Amino acid sequence: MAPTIGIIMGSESDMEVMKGAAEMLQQFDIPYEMTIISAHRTPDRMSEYSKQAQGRGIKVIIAGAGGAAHLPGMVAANTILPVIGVPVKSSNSIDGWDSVLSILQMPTGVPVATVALNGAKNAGILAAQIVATYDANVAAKLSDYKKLLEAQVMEMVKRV
Ligand code: RP5
Repeated sequence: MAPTIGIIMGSESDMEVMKGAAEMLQQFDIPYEMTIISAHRTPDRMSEYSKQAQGRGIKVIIAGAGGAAHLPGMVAANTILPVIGVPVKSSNSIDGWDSVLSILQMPTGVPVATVALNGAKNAGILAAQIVATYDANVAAKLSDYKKLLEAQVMEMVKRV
């Protein structure tokens, strides 16, 4: 099935974090593609990918990067698809704030929906929530997921 979500990241070293987004999409049966695109090291590939994604049927792009994390913002500059940015605490991060602020502080007109540091799972869930606005099957799976979260907390209540 053609992918609905594009998961991209600046380096293979981001994979340990970014696989969390893929795990959530698998849970909601949403087809995705996952690849490496570096804003700095493969700028032409980044430009091509972001310009062609919508035409290939992609609905949301999840982009993760660390340090001087320009990938999500530069992808957002080249597409009208919603872009969810995942700041990664990577080998070239000072403390993670550099990744967060590089993705968060976008200029007016070019938004990136930024999740928490290493928050790839939430990026997957947010992408699913966007898909759920037009796909009833995904909406039903998300409702079940929220009920599961509630049940888990109620189990904690019983234990404490
Ligand atoms: C960023 O630089 C990547 O997204 C990664 O988080 C970081 C380090 O990349 P590597 O040097 O591990 O390839 O562009």
